[in-house]
Amino acid sequence: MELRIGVIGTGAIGTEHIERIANKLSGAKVTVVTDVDKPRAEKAAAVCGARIEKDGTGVIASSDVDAVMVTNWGPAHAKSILGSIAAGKMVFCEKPMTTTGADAKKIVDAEIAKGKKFTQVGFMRRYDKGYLQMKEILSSGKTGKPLMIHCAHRNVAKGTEYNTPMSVNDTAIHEIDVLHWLVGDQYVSAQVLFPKQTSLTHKDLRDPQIMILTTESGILIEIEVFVNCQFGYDIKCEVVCERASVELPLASFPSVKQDAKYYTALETDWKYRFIDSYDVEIQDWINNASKGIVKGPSAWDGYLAAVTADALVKAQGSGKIESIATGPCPDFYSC
Ligand code: NAI
Ligand code: NAD
Ligand code: ISE
Repeated sequence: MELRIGVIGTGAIGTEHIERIANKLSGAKVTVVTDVDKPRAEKAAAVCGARIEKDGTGVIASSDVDAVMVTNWGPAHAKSILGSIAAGKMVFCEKPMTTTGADAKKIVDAEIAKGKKFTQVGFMRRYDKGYLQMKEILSSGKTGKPLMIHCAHRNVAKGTEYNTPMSVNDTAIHEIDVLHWLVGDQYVSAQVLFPKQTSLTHKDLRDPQIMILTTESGILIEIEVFVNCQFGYDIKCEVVCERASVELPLASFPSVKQDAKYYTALETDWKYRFIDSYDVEIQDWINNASKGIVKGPSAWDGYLAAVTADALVKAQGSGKIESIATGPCPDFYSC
């Protein structure tokens, strides 16, 4: 039997996921959608033949919804996840799971109280072939221990709705999750430096930023977040170890020689850079949610990311090194 999914938020990524469920993946269909912007919900409903509910609460309560997909903006995620858990429905939520550690803790506590995991967080980089290959190499024992990680997360441009804390909660959140998974270590401190600012930003956004994280074992991580870089969607990650350096492959494009030039294209958008990862991620969620289990990034992973993000946002304001204290992983999540 197909998993009947209700989607809350039919903007950019909500619509992408609806299209992949309708046209590419198997074992599920979208039966109900909602969006605070009704024309968007109507457009998305037409893609998949779903009906429209007036709000997220209505979606969660619907008898023709087995599982919920939350793809509205970050600050609204916690309400829909907590509602899904209370209703006993499996839930996939786009990153960030929540925009504060305190809200993330409520979700972890709600799952523990129910005695069951319901939530998978949209940290799709864990499904990306490049990061998976890096993890395999780093786990082989041949590279020696990781010492430093250099990353860049560059977007072409952002609008005025995107502000300084969102560089952490909306953008660097991907690195926050994927790096601790990659090297199997926990963060202990956070710091943010502001280089010379680009003139191509606006008053509410410091851009670029350098975020520095350290881990329990002493790995130093530096992440450049530059969301108005103009030239492309560019994701870099290099792990420098005792005996090797392991680097994330670039999105692959042919090299072209023409008009006395030799060039390779760059991606311009997250939609295409990680398209394969989203497909694998959502299929994996459908397969597991149909059995009532969570195998992907859990509420505990969402919590770790949220607490780390809190420290980075605090560091943006204080200019100081801020500590990160997540507490031990509960047995329930068997980390
Ligand atoms: P968007 O702004 O295009 O879409 C959000 C939609 O949610 C809008 O249509 C808005 O009207 C609707 N919405 C907002 N609050 C709502 C509410 N309370 N109830 C119902 N609908 C509501 O945003 P986008 O880019 O689609 O991002 C959505 C989420 O997906 C965010 O959490 C974002 O961080 C995440 N995302 C993840 C990506 C990834 O690579 N995994 C890539 C892009 C976004
Ligand atoms: P978006 O603004 O295009 O879409 C958000 C939609 O949510 C809008 O249509 C908005 O009207 C709707 N919305 C907002 N509040 C709502 C509410 N309370 N109830 C119902 N609908 C509501 O944003 P987006 O780019 O699609 O991002 C959505 C989420 O996906 C964010 O959490 C974002 O971080 C995440 N995202 C993840 C990736 C990724 O690479 N994993 C990429 C893009 C976006
Ligand atoms: C967006 O929400 C994403 O998740 C993209 O992957 C990221 O590059 C972008 O900065 C975010 O706004």
